[in-house]
Amino acid sequence: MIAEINFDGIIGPSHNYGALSPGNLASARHAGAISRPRAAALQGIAKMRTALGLGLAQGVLLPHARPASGWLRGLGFNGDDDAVAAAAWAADRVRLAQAMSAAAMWTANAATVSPAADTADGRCHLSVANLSAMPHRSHEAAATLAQLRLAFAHPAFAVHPPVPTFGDEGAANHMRLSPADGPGVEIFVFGVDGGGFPARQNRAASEAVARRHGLDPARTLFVEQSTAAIRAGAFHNDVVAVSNGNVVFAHADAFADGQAFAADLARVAPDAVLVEVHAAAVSLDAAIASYLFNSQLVTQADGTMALILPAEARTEPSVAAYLATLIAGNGPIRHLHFVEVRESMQNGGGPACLRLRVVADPATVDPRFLVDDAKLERIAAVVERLWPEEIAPDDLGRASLWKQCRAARAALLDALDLGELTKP
Ligand code: SUG
Repeated sequence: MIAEINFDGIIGPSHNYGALSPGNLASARHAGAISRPRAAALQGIAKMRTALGLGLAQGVLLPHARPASGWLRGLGFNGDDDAVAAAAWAADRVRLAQAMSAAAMWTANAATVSPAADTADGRCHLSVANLSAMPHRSHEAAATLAQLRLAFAHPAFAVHPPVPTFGDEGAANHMRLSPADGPGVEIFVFGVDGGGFPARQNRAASEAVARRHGLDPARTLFVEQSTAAIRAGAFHNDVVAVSNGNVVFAHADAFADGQAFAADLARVAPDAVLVEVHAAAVSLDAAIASYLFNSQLVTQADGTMALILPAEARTEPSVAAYLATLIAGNGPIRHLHFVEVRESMQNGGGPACLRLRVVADPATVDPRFLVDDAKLERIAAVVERLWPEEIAPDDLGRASLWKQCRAARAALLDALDLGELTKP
């Protein structure tokens, strides 16, 4: 049976605040802060438990090997894994921080997914994102490709390597509207002018993904992000918009031409419902500070729609007031569930960033990547035993931390019987 499966990134043992993403205001604000990898990973697991509790299908993707020794070797550092990391630290602390990033946790950036109903060959297509705009994320693609090839080896899927050039940040800039049956409408959002910040998704990359997936041009939209949104901190579109079923929930200032977007949407998806939030109710700044739109918009087992929101959305007064009117009204979004993912939020990653949606028959997915409560308990036990409690900026240069990160990941792969992923 076809279902939406959310693949959450298990938050890796090297999670730290390196302020490596210009334009991501939360990440910049936490520069030099002490991170709590163990608490971070347990928060992510608790979010997955919430999703399971709502009757949703849940999967996981695994942390990548850190430090990223292969990437550092490519930059000319030599020796064994520890020697390479030590040399990078000595040459430039930022380089080692980039190699220690746990950013693969934000699996909304792992790939773009087109469900089988939308594609010319009737397979579910996944294109790994190249993440080329940010050095600390540019080395994720190879390890992501290895995982997706394993998880989606069944012929029901086609897994593509990254687009070779032009920045692509995956599903974070992609929305899909799905009627009850038949093909969906896919919406690719790109940036042109970041108002002083990098625009991370290139239109040419989105067009390449749509071509590779065999999408029908009549059911595909390419929409430009507004400069105001990127300048306010919407480095990915999923910070200001989210879709599910026939609903798009978006800030009114998310797109360069909001009126044209609404008109195009009505043309390609006549039953679409656009739930727009205007600046008078919630400013872009408040939306981005609270991550209101970085919620998971899901259809619960009983058929009603719910938002899985970050706890921060409850404490921002204008957002809390808006949510009260949303639920009191007669719209399609009926329920709110709040989750605590603060460690991830402090690096600019909310509930929606932490998951990659794949619409497919769970029976065609490698079961090692699917989880239930019992498996989450096994994962949590490894995290509790081996994830560092804290990482301060100076710790990144310590060989003891590199060893701990490698051992922690190896134990997790072992617990999930995923030894094939030992390298990279
Ligand atoms: O790419 N943060 C991530 C956050 C990604 C959020 N994902 C989505 N919106 N889908 C990023 O900017 C911060 C890492 C650091 O600074 O150490 C970071 O990479």
